[in-house]
Amino acid sequence: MKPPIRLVPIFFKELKMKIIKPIFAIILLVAPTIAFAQNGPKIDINRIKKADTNHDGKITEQEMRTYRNANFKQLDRNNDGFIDSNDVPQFAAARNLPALNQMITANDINHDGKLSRDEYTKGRLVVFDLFDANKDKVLDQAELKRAQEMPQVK
Ligand SMILES: [Ca+2]
Ligand SMILES: [Ca+2]
Ligand SMILES: [Ca+2]
Repeated sequence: MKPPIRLVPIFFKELKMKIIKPIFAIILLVAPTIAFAQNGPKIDINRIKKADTNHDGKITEQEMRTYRNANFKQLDRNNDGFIDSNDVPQFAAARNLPALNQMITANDINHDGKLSRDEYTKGRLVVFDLFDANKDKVLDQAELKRAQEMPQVK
C-alpha cells in the first residue's frame, strides 16, 4: 500500500518562494565563502554585518553595493569577469546552482545568462529588501536582529 500523499498547504509553498529562496540567495549575495562550504549553507549574520564599513551598526544600500563590488572577485572564481555556473565547483553544484541561477535571472540586464560586475553591483538587492522591513533602504539593528532570528537553512 502506498503511503498517503502529504498535502502541503499553499501558504507554505508561498512562504518557501518568498523567504526560503531569498535565504538561499543571501549565501551567494553576501557570503561567497559560505556558499561553497561542504556542510551546507547557513545564514551567518556576521557576514552580512561585514558590509557595515563605517561600523555604525547599520547597513545602507550603498554599503551593500560597495560590499558586492568588493565580493565580485570571490564569486567569479574562474576569473573571466562574469559570474555564472562555471564558477560553482562540481561538489557544490546541486546545492548552489538553483540559487545562483535565480540570482542571475534577477540581475541579468542584457540576458546573456551571466552577471557582469556592473550587473551584480547595481542589481536587485533581494535579501536586503526582504530584511528591510520599513523600506528605508537601511538595515538597522532591529532589522538585522530579526534577520538573525529567521529560520536557518539546513
Ligand atoms: Ca566567472
Ligand atoms: Ca549579463
Ligand atoms: Ca530599514
